[in-house]
Amino acid sequence: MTDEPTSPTQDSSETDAGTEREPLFDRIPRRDFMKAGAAAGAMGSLAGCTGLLSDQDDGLASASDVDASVPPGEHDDYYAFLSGGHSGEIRVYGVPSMRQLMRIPVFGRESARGYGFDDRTSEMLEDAGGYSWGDTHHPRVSQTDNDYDGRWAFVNDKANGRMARINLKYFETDAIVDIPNQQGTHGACCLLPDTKYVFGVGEFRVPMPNDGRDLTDPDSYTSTIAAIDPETMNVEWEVLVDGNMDNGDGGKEGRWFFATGYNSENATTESEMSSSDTDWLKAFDVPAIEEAVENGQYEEIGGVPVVDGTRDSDLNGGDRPIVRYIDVAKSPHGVSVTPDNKYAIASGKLDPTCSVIDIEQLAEVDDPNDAIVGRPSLGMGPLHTAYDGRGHAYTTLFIDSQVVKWDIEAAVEAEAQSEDPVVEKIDVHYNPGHLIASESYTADPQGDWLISLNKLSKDRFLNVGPQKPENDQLIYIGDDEEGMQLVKDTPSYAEPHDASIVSADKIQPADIYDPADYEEEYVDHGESEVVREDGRAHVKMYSTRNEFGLHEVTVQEGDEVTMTVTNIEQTPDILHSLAIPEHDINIKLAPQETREVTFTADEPGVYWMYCAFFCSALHLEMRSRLIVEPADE
Ligand code: CUK
Ligand code: CUA
Repeated sequence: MTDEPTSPTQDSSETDAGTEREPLFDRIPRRDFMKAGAAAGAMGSLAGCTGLLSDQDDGLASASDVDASVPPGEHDDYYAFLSGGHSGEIRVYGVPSMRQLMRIPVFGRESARGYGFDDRTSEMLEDAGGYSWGDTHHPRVSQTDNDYDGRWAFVNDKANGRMARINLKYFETDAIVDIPNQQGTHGACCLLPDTKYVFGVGEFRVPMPNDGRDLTDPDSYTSTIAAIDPETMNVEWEVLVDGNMDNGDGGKEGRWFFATGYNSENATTESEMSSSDTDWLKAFDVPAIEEAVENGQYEEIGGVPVVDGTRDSDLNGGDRPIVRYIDVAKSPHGVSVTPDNKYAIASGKLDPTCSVIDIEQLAEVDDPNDAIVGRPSLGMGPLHTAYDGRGHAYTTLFIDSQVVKWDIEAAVEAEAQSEDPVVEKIDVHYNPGHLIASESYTADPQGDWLISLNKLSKDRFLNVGPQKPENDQLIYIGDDEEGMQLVKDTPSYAEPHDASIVSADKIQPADIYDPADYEEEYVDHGESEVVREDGRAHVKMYSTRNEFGLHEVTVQEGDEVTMTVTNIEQTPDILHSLAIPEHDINIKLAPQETREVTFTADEPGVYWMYCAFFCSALHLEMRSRLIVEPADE
C-alpha cells in the first residue's frame, strides 16, 4: 500500500440528491485492511466488505487479497471510458466495481437515448457521412496542464475515418467530423499538456486524393495524420507519410506526436506487409509542421492543408525534419508516452521487444534510430503499454495471454533484448489487446488499478453460444511487494479496445439540462400549440408527469411535421420520451431537455404518441393522439 485511499469529494450542487461520499476501502489490500481494522471504528461498511470478501462466487478469478467491492449505495473511485468497438459506442464503467454505469452511442442510432432520432443528432450523423455504424477504439479524455479537465472525451471511428467528441457535462456525443483523406481513423489522442489538438491517425494508404487516380499504383498511396481543433472539431491540417499507420500518442510538452505503423514495405498483401524486420515509429514535430502550414508549404487536398511528410519530402531534408522515421521492430502496434514525458514506448507486436525512445535525444540526434535507448525482451505479442507512475510499465502480451510488468529505467540500462527489466508477469484470460491503468495517460497516474481488455473469454463465463463475451479483467497494481493481483472478471459485449480511467472528482456531469446549452426552443407550461402553414405543421408541447401539453394533435396528410417537445421537470432522473412508433420515432427527454423531430405525415389515420420511460405510476397513461386527416378533406 503506497498511499492512503482518497475520497474524492463530490460537488453537491443544488440538484445533487446524492449524499456525502464515505471513504472507500477498496484500494486497501485485505491484510492492511485487517491491520487497520482496530482503528477503524468509523468504517460503517466494514461488515459489508468482509461479507463480500468471503463470497468468492461473484466473479473473483482467484483468491485475491484485494477488496474491490463497492457496497450498494456507494460510489466508485473512478470513471472508466471503454470503447465499444464496432458496436460504435462508448461504455462508462465504475472502477473498481466494474459496474457498467452508462452507454454513450456515438456512431450508431440508439433508441433508449433517442440518439439519431431527433433532428439535431440525426443531422449530425448524416453530416458525418450517414454511415449506419462505426468502430470506436481509443477514448481519450481532454486534459489541461497534463491532467483531466472533465470537458470532453474523444473517440475515433476506425471504420469510416471519423472523430467524435463527447460532452462530459451531459455524457453525450455532440460533434463528429468526417476526416478528409482518411480511410479508417485508427489512433486517437490529444496533444498535451492542454489538448491543443486531437489527432486522428489514418490507417489505410490510399491515392491522394482518392478520386480515381493511381488506382493500380500502390507505391504512390499515402496515409495521413489529422490535427483536429477540439473546440471547433475542424481538421486544421494533415501530414501525409509513407507506410500505413496504426496507433498514436501525443507527447506531454506540445512538441511531439508519435504514430506507429506497419507496412513500411508499401505492400498490398499481408505476407508482403510483414516481410521487413522493422517498421516505422513516426515522430511528428508539431511546431515544425505548424510553421510549414504557416509558410504555405502544403497542398490543399479534400479541403484541408496537407503537408508532405514522406521521407523524400523537402520538409524532411533540412536540419529540422517535420517527421522523423524511427526503425522499430516489427510491425509495431501500441505507442505510449511515459508520464514523465521522457520516453515513447512502442510495442513490437511481431517481435518480443518494446522499443524505448528517448524524447529529448530525438530532437538532437542526426539519425533518429540513435534515440532508441532501450529494447527489453518482454514476451510474445507485445501490444500496448500503461504506467503506474512509479517507474513501471505494463505491457499486454497478446500471444502469451499475459500482462508483463517491467522497469523502464532498468530497460534503458540493460542490453538490447535483455529480459532483466521484467519484474513480473500475470496470466490474463485470454489474449489481451489494450490495457489501461488509472490515469495512465496523464503526468500523474494513480497506480492502483489496471484493466486488461482481453479479446477472448473462452470458458470464463456461462456459455452464451458461439459468440462469447470478451473479458475485461481488473488487476490491482498498487502493491509492488505483493505484485499484480487479479481481482475481477467482467464480461463485455464486443468489442472494447482502449480505455481511459479518470478520478471521479475530475468529472462533474450535470443532473438536468441547462436550456441555454442548446438551440431548440423551450416549450413551457401554457405554451403548447400547433402552427400550420403551407403544408408544414409545427407542434410545440411540453411533457411532464403524466401528460403531454397537447392531448391531441391534428395535421393534414402530406404535412411535414416538426415536433418540439420539452421535458419541463426539474427533478433529476425523471425522464420522458416521445415515441411515435409508426413513424419510427423515439426521442428521449431528460429533465429540462428539449428535442425536435421532423417527419412527414404521409398516411391518414390515428397514431398514438406515448412516453416510453417508466416515469410514474401513471406512465402508461401518458399519451397523446396524432390525427392525420386525409388530404382531400
Ligand atoms: S488497437 Cu485494438 S487492441 Cu485500435 Cu489500440 Cu490495439
Ligand atoms: Cu413520461 Cu412515462
